[in-house]
Amino acid sequence: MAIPRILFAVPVLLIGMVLPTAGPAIKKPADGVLGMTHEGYSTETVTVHRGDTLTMQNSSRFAHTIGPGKDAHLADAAGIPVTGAHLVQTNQSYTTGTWNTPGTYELTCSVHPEMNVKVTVTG
Ligand SMILES: [Cu+2]
Repeated sequence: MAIPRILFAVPVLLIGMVLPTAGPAIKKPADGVLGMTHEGYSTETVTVHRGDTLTMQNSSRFAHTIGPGKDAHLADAAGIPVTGAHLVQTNQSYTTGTWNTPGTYELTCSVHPEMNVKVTVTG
């Protein structure tokens, strides 16, 4: 009987979330790209203009699972052009959809409760 691959994938994923791993050099996020540190975004607030997207890059050796919400509780919400959870590993980036509604919104990481960023959308 074959052993399901998930029995290997889940522990590897969990190890990647708690232990720094050797690997390629960390790439510094480009200007305008929101970075991700060990347990946080590189800033607590970010401003985008209506009609813009927001690109985030994992500039750490820890895996992050990002999405709309706060304090590690992911919850889709009106006005946030991100749905569900998105795994972002070292040096990978994720770009949101277009922010169309002015206001303030929150993104978090389901693995790191202190990893929160407020996104302000200006008109
Ligand atoms: Cu995280």
